[in-house]
Amino acid sequence: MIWKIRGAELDLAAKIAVLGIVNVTPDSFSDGGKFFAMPAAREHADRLIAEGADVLDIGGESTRPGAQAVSVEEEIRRVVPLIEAVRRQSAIPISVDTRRAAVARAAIEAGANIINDVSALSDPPMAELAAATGAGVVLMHMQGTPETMQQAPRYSDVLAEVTDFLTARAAFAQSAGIARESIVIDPGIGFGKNLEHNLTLLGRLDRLTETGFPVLVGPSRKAFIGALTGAGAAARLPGTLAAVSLSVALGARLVRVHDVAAAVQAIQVATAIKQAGG
Ligand code: HH2
Repeated sequence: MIWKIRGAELDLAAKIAVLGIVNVTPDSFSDGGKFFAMPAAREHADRLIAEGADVLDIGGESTRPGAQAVSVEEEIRRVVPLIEAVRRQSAIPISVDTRRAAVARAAIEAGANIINDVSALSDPPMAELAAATGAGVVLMHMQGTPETMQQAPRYSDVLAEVTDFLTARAAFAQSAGIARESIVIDPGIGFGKNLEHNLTLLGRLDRLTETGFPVLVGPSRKAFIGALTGAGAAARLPGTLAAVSLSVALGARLVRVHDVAAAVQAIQVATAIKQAGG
């Protein structure tokens, strides 16, 4: 299972890919703007690389529930200098976490290889951009928009609806010229989902892996862990590792996490146990 990204390939059959989160935002829910200033963002990126990240996922717009949208110019101003700085020092694959084609274009010109789009190519020029540049794409499911998505998420069959949506967006992506091998799908934990929806999607991840597309999950420090345990965002690493390990057991090939070193270790152990079990 090869993931073709702009200028490179990741062998997802050989190794679970760990995407390390670098939020260049003043209002991200779990790291609260700590990495907004450039030197701090660069240090954080360097640290995640040293900890074993396979990809850096760099985002300039918080998509936490209730977050306000930022302008395209502001988003570019946040992510491009960091992407350029990382690229000067390292060949690590970089994904840009954005819903806007103009931001993705600027990020790719600065050296990004992947578009991580929580809106699954909703901005009309995005698909063409990915096709023309050969960028890898992450297609994520979200019900509603970040401003309103957690108000009253509702599904008649969350598993079927999310699977059908992602299958349809992957078909759309391919019809726009994006290679099948460039597409990764993601159920979008916490994006217009209540606790039960999140647990169903994670517990039945096999349904998504059956589509044949590599599956990414992003449970890191999210509210469902707090809802289950009472832990605040900064104290959700154990719950995150449980979600990562079980997701790997159920077939996830990529995980998006804040705590890279801890996730790498959890994945090494989970993978070894899974392989021993056949
Ligand atoms: N979750 C967040 C942002 N981007 N992308 C993908 N593919 N999957 C996810 O689950 C996902 C994502 C939200 O987490 P975070 O970036 O830590 O917070 P914020 O949105 O506040 O930046």
